[in-house]
Amino acid sequence: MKTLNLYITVFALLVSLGNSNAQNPIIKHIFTADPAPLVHDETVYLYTGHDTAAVGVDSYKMPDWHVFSTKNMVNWEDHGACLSTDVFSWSSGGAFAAQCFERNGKFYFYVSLFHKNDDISKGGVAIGVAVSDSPTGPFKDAIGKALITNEMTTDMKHSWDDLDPTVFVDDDGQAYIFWGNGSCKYAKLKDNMIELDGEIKTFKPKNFTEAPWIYKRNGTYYLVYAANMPETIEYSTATSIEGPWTYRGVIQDPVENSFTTHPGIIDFKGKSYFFYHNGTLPTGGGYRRSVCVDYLFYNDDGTIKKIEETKEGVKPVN
Ligand code: FUB
Repeated sequence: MKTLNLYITVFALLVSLGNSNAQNPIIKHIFTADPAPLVHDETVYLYTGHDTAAVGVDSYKMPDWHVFSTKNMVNWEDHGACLSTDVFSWSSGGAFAAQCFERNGKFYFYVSLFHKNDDISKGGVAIGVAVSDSPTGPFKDAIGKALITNEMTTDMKHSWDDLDPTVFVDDDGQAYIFWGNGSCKYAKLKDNMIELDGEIKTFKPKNFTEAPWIYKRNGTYYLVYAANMPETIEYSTATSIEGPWTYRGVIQDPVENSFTTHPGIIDFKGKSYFFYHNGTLPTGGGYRRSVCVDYLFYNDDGTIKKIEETKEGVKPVN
């Protein structure tokens, strides 16, 4: 009888483990920020920044970008640092927000980072592109120079207004890059994904601070972004990628223990997911952040429901 009870207990434990939620934050052994999820080959790849500032230091110390993967949204495999600012010979550091995008079997990693003060730029935040044949890297500098320097946009006078790239390819094959802090900027990309195709345009979505994330759903373009300070996540929609954009409201209130948050949105195995960061790990804070994921739900008219931030996170999917 005792043996039978033991078997039942072990079986119940295994079943409960199999059904366990992800538990936010989903990455607990290092501090991560600026999540950028990518769905490829029945797998979610999650690219993150890496906060390494010491406790009590109020500035970013972000040396590299990391990549994790999952097939069930709960068990995350750590593939380590896949790209560092050292790979860009023209950079002086600062591995700020980034997004990896797959096209024609290649993985293009758009990153924001500091430019050295040299013949090309006086410094400030720039955007570079790295490329790999694998979603987990290794990545190498795809151009050998910045795609966008601070001098190429002049509407904002601060030197970090070229943060936070997000990339999107429309149904007609035209690729776009959006980015920005203080104002949102965008440009077409050539098919090679490493050259701008035409002028840079600028606009100001209501309350826009930074961290745009662009995608299309049922013919509607969604521009989700960090707004205000401390940051909320708000969004606008449009029927053309060139706008006009209609403001649709707040979907995330300020997060716990971090003055920034940062959206990353995917559909995977029939559900929509919202990635963000907060500062809730022990010793965490605004410069020691942690990536989380919760469900994202749409109303029947395509508007996004307010995100419910949870400690338990999402359930496993098969
Ligand atoms: O991680 C550094 C910066 O903080 C990012 O570039 C912004 O989006 C904010 O999350």
